[in-house]
Amino acid sequence: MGNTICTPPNRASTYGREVDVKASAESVHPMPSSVAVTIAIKAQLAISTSIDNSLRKEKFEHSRRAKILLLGGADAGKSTILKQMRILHMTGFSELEMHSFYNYLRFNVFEIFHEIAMGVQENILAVSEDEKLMIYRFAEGISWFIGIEDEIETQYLLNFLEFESVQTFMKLHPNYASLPDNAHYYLPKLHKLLAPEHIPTAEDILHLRIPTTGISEINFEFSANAIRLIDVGGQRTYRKKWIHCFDGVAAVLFVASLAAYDQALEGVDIDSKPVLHRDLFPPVQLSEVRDSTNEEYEKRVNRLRDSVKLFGEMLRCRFLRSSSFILFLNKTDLFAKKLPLSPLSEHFSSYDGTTNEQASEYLKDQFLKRKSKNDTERTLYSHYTCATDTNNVEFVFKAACDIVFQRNLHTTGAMKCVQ
Ligand SMILES: Nc1nc2c(ncn2[C@@H]2O[C@H](COP(=O)(O)OP(=O)(O)O)[C@@H](O)[C@H]2O)c(=O)[nH]1
Ligand SMILES: [Mg+2]
Repeated sequence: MGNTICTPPNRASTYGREVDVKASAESVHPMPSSVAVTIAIKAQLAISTSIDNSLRKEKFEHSRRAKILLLGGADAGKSTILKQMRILHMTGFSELEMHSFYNYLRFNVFEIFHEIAMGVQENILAVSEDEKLMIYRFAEGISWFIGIEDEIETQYLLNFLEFESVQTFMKLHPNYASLPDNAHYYLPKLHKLLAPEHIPTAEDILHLRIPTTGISEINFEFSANAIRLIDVGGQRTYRKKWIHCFDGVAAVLFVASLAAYDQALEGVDIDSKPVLHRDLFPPVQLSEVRDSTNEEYEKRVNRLRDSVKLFGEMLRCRFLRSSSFILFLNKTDLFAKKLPLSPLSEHFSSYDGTTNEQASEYLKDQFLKRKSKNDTERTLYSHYTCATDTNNVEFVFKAACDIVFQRNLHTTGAMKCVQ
């Protein structure tokens, strides 16, 4: 037996001519004793356990966080849901915001009166000379009223509602399709709302119509979960910006107004030629729409059809393939009111039902059948909602979050650590 066997290699190497790198390293750090090995293993185990724990914690943290995106066409009710979350889970609104809400409220009343004045001009032939001028001014827009003192302006607004032509028009067309949805809420309480000392209530604020022009988000805690809720502008021109929010979306709350079944897209939606992102919106040539038959043109610009189409596009969007989709069929209150006055079959010829329930189910089906047959992994969830009703929103939002977090727990594998 040679030296090399009896002598530890590191020692032998010190006498040898060739210096073994491994051996020389070991000579600097002598072989650990069994005690040292145990300590080292224990230390390694401790490190590994601590890494496991922090990974588990991270997974759990990840599973309790969710980015939720509110999508849908203009006026569907997205921002109203965001406002409800601020009322329910945050501190409500600042003084500054309340002040701007009061101004918006007055502006919303102008918008309503503008539509009524246009309706009067289009539909009523006999308008008395006394009323004609003011009808004309309201139909023109807000410009004539700029600079007028608040008190005088309030008087103009209150007088307008008393006009015979306006009252006749409202009786004949209580459901005038161009009338903003909040008219039914604001008009009966106009005196109170326009009083200078009036501070807008939560309900007044929920009925405000303030077009969202950019992207806004709120962060709040909900049932021990951290929610990041993002709201976007729904007009076609703003849709191209949506893509900036599509990263890591746990769920899309797609909001659609059921009451839009007899409404046309606003001028801004029809006339603006959107710069489309190819992945999101397969381009539709405006000329193609304009050149088609009148009936087809009307169909293309029906608000609810536009919403159905948009829903299909979002479902197919590759950036949202792993996101849950929850459809909020909104404005059930307005839908129930207008359905007897404006038959659904006049706008959707394949509908042959008679009840509110059949009509709602029919419209829900229009959305749900947009899901591709190849999209087998996703379940679509839907709720009938009334975004201005705080209790209803609280209930449906919780149901939506249950779906999101249940899915989150499964996908992150964090189920075990919360059990
Ligand atoms: N009556 C009623 N009005 C609603 C409902 N949801 C939204 N609105 C009103 O519809 C208008 C547009 O809502 P908004 O949330 O701004 O729509 P967005 O464009 O999708 O953000 C506002 O005047 C809201 O008060 C609803 O369920 N019922
Ligand atoms: Mg909005």
